[in-house]
Amino acid sequence: MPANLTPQYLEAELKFKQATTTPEKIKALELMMAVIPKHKGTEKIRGQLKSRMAKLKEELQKRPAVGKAEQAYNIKREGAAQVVLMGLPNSGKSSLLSHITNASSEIADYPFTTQKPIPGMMKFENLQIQLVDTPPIQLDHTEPGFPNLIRNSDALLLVLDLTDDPDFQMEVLLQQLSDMRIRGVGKGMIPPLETGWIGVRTLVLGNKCDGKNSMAAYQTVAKRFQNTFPILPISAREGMNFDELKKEVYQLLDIVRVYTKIPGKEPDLSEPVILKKGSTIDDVALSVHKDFAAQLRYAKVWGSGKFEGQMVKRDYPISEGDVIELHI
Ligand SMILES: Nc1nc2c(ncn2[C@@H]2O[C@H](COP(=O)(O)OP(=O)(O)OP(=O)(O)O)[C@@H](O)[C@H]2O)c(=O)[nH]1
Ligand SMILES: [Mg+2]
Repeated sequence: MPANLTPQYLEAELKFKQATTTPEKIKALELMMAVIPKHKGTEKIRGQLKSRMAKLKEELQKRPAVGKAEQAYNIKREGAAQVVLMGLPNSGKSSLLSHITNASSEIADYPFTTQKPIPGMMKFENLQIQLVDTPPIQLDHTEPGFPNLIRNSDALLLVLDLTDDPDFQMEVLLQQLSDMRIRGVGKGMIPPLETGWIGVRTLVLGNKCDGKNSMAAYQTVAKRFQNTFPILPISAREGMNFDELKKEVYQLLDIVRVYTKIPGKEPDLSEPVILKKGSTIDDVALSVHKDFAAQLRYAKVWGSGKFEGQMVKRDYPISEGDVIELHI
């Protein structure tokens, strides 16, 4: 039976063909469904329109799911710094998170155990540093939220499995970083980079150093990369070299801890003010309050001064462990 479609319907169909977004397509399709003559001859077409509509609605439903996956990579920063773990499947990232922080992440001897980033807090002296476990790197796919997680972090730990060709793993990780326009920077200043690129402080961990031939593998990979990155053998499972690891992470962060005190009182050494290396008294005052910084007249410094309690100006560069009395 002929369909005998009306000009009204054909116009709606044209609108549908011209629509570029899913909501636009749905709107046009709704119109087509409303104006199509309802008789035996259009039965088949009406069926097709219905299933097209179902598909479009499904597409619309899927979108927030993509957003959700990215959302999972939005890890709220806590503590003095955020440090991301990155490695191939089974390298031991979740073991490290579970054994060095207060959090736990599923550990298994099969690959792709971890499905989304999981944060945990690692205590180092009087600081808490956030570590973020991540799903493993895959050769042909990068999760959409992953580059931003690394870009927004303060440092990166590359976790290598010493029992499984760590040189190859290192090459893969560096390639992946480069695809994300991220340059791992181990030592020295972060160099000026091309537009769109970002440098992230990077430490390499040779994990599973408890394995039989692990230390030989470590020597080989260390020899190749130690001029570029700090590198350390660890055992996430046995907790080997964790003290060293924490120290290295702290050094990587390029931060200093100072303590403020009120005149006539002792400083609270459990509450450091954390600032970037190279900060001044001005930055310390700013960390208290911006009005405080504006009114600052001078400060007294215990620690790095020529003598204890030396009077200094606002541009005085602070050093690790300084105790500072701000005067307004
Ligand atoms: N011998 C040894 N085995 C380890 C060590 N760390 C982890 N493993 C083992 O390696 C396997 C993988 O550990 P996971 O911590 O799940 O590795 P992962 O990198 O999180 O793995 P994915 O989530 O799949 O990326 C498990 O069987 C762990 O017990 C280690 O230091 N020494
Ligand atoms: Mg894991």
